[in-house]
Amino acid sequence: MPIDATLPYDDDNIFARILRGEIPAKRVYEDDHALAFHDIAPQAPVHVLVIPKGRYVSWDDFSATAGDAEIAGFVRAVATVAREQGLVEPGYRLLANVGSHGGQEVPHLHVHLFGGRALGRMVA
Ligand code: DGP
Repeated sequence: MPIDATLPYDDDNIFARILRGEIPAKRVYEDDHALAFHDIAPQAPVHVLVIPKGRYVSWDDFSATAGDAEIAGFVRAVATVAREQGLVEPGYRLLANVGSHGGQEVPHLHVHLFGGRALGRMVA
């Protein structure tokens, strides 16, 4: 069920629980700013979710309220995961769903990283 991305942060959302280690995930990367793990329902040979460690509902919330160091750290973490997954050549796709029209279901900012096959031209 898509969410309203303007709602306050819910500390019991599934990704907050993964961050706290309360439920398992196939983790592939972690640093001070970000955690990355495999999506539970992969849509491509590589489908990893990268999330910031801070309490941000969405891309909109993150870009408006996070500090510059946090934003830079998160962006670099996403790129590092792509590199570590061996995707830079021949390439990959990043996607962040925001709010109900964006189809966002989990109310903690996450960037989908897809790769491992030719993904085709994206149409909304
Ligand atoms: P979005 O529509 O952008 O909010 O996508 C949420 C993604 O999160 C979706 O691709 C499935 C994934 N997901 C949901 N619950 C879990 C979970 O418990 N573990 C993992 N690894 N992924 C999950």
